[in-house]
Amino acid sequence: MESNVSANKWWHNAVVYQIYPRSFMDANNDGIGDLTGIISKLDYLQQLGINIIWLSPVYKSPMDDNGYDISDYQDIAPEFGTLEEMEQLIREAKKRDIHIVMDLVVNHTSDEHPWFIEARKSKNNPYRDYYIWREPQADGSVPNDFHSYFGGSGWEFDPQTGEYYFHQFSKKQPDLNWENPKVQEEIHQMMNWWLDKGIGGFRMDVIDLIGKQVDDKVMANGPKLHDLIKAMNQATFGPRNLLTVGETWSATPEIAKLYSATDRNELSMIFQFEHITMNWHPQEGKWQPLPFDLVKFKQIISKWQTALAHEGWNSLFWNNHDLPRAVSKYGDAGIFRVQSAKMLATTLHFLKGTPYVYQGEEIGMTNVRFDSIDDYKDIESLNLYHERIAAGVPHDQMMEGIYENGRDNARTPMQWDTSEYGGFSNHQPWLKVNPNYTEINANAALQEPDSVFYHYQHLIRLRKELPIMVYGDFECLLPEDPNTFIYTRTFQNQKIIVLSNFAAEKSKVLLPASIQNTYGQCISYNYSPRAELKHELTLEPFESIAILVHDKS
Ligand code: TEU
Ligand code: CA
Repeated sequence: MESNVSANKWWHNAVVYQIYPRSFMDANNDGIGDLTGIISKLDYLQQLGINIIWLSPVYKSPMDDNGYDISDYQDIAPEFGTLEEMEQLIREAKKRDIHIVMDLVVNHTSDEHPWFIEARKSKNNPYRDYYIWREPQADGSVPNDFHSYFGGSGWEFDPQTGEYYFHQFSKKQPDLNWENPKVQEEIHQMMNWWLDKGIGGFRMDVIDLIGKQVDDKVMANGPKLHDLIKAMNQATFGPRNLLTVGETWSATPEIAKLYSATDRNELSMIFQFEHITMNWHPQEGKWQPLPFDLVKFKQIISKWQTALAHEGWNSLFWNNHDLPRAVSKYGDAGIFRVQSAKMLATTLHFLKGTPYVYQGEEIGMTNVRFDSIDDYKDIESLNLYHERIAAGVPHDQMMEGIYENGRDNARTPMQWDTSEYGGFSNHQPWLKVNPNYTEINANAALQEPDSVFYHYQHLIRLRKELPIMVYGDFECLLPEDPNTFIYTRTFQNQKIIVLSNFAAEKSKVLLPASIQNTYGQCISYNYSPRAELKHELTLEPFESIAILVHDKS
């Protein structure tokens, strides 16, 4: 079935690169990444071959959650730059055929946003209903037992009016009330203001939460969620040809189709997290990670690949600014770092969907282990550390959780070269540089023809050259094999076979009949090319190859 080729979108064969501005490049040497820094690295990104930048928030913000707490949607945080510099970034990116996708954080604002400053003044303030307020219970206690994702109650008492306001994240991130049509209108206007500046779309922060029904304790996937998104689509980006991606931790494949099926007029695609949360403890969550289970992982990926094959669209990612580094989590950050980083890249980029590369992934950056909790800056890690230590969890156990899954793993400054602070800045950065910058850095990668960087560059180019990579049907082979991920893509009379070894040792596989005795062109490899498959095959540790089999007919 090739029906969706006729509905080609420009972002189908593109690769998105995520920038976390605070940690990318510090041009004015104050220790904080900035817009001028990003502009100075656009040539690097063009060389990598990406067409889209997802820019984590750069709006004005007190930075309680590094910019996911916005106090002015129509201005830039002074530490990041100015509105003029933002416009310059959009222009300079465009010259290099790169679209800027902005982060849209509208489930909540900062408590320092003028709307909230007004809202808390009195119960009849015109902005009161922009947020969610409830009276205390008879004994003065919180309206219900809802917990914030960042620890503690989801309700904060505001003495001025004697009511609690609702916040799913920090108490400096009050939730907006999307039941209020004025909130909807204001957000739509703000979105159009940015769209008129020529941005390429939006990544929508926790968008599955905006349809919440607080009194019924329904947070994700509320009854009005899709109507709200449809209305947003119509009022803003719908008539323009843009990329929109919703962050939806609660999505199932069926829900994903509601968001991303073309005839629904909602979003281009969503981020689903099933392959991430499968590694979390069912009760203790991310702080008590489970060992990676490849068979389960393959089941989840295959389910999503199949379910969205002809309706909706997948986004593909190993990591982002909230998650540990891919090579540390799924590969090997030690002796097989380069091979495993390439293996992960190949495995992901040959899947059907739009790949997202998180800054530093393209040079195989790894997790970090700081000795002291004081070296960590992430509000989630810090709040949860203190909450759990107070509840009796041993320090070492909590640190292990942070080493494995803490968000600062992804937020250490980008490693550009071997100079002090990794070439990120001349000044002590806001978060320490990973000490391995002397070995792992962009400069070294650019000088090494066999580097992870050039592997990504090659994969990104292949996606533009080979429609089969974008539109081919997916099939997982040997789903029960615990060490390897083997799949095929088929399109017209072409077939691609991808074979990846997720083990740090050799893996022998008996090939299924459908791919035995095949011969073709090896279009991706991380050891040496293999063009022929017989009955069995022994893959090297973290080896990964892709073979384009021509002319099945
Ligand atoms: O993340 C949503 C979110 O729920 C994360 O906080 C995630 O649950 C957590 O890391 C896992 O324990 C988005 C942004 O990506 C994140 O950076 C923000 O902190 C959050 O929303 C609030 O805006
Ligand atoms: Ca700076």
